[in-house]
Amino acid sequence: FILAACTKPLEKEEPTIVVGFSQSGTESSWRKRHTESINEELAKENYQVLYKNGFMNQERQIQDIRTFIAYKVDIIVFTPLKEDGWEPVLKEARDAGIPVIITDRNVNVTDSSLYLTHIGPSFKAEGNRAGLYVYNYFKEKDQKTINIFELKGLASTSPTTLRHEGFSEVIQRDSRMKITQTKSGDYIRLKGKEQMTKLIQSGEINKIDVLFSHNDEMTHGALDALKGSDIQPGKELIIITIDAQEDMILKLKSGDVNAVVECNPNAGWYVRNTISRYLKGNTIPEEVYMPETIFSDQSPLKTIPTRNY
Ligand code: GYE
Repeated sequence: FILAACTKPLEKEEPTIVVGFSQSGTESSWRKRHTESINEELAKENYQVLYKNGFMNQERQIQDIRTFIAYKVDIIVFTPLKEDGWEPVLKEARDAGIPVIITDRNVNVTDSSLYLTHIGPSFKAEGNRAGLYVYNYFKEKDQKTINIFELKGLASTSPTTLRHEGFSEVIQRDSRMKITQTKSGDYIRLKGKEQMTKLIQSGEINKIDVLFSHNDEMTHGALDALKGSDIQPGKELIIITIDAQEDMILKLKSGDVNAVVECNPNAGWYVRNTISRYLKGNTIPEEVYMPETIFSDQSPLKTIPTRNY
């Protein structure tokens, strides 16, 4: 074996980059695609990826990140379940010299040097698009009051806060429009169904003109509940939902919902690109926005691109 060692000079191998990816949960098809997209793209590089699912439990996610730090990964990619409570663990990562990329939901920290960048959609713009649809829908209609039921996502998360803000900002332009009921369905289908069932049972549904739902899963739940009522979704109740999962585009085509605001889950390419630029020593912008649009009964339905979620 001495001979063999002499004839072939040892090549200096680049050390493998290890990426720790902490996902918040698996509550929606959207989320599953978000996870897949990141794992798929990172697999195209020669990285070793450690993936952990937090199962919608913040403590668990903090533990997952601590595991990555103990393992001395090179980079952490992280989707926070909620906005608050990450400061200590992010400081631990910084002290260990590990850069952190936040994707999808954002964190609420005073010191922005605790993470490298945030990659995700503009949730505020999504809310604006939803509001604009409602505003335009009723613009020419001779109706004195427009009552809105807002089905919110998980509290204390950036999409929930910003979707609400963006929506409210636009509907304020029309004094007839009011959010008269707000309930939370935590982005979960069953909870969306529960909240809509309560609204139907209380009779309050008869006063509502619009359902603004923060995600498709809850909208599916609400549509399920509406089957047990005499309210016709999409006609007597105008429905605007966010995500644009394939199963919701079908509901748009069948007229059960009126507008579907796209939320782009395909973050993988952006994450991969950011990591490789970072490794090459490039400056990374603090915020990387992903492009999105809206699909509605006001635009051609045939041209909606096939969804991968
Ligand atoms: O809209 C929803 C998911 O954080 C933007 O979380 C994401 C939201 C998305 O459960 O479907």
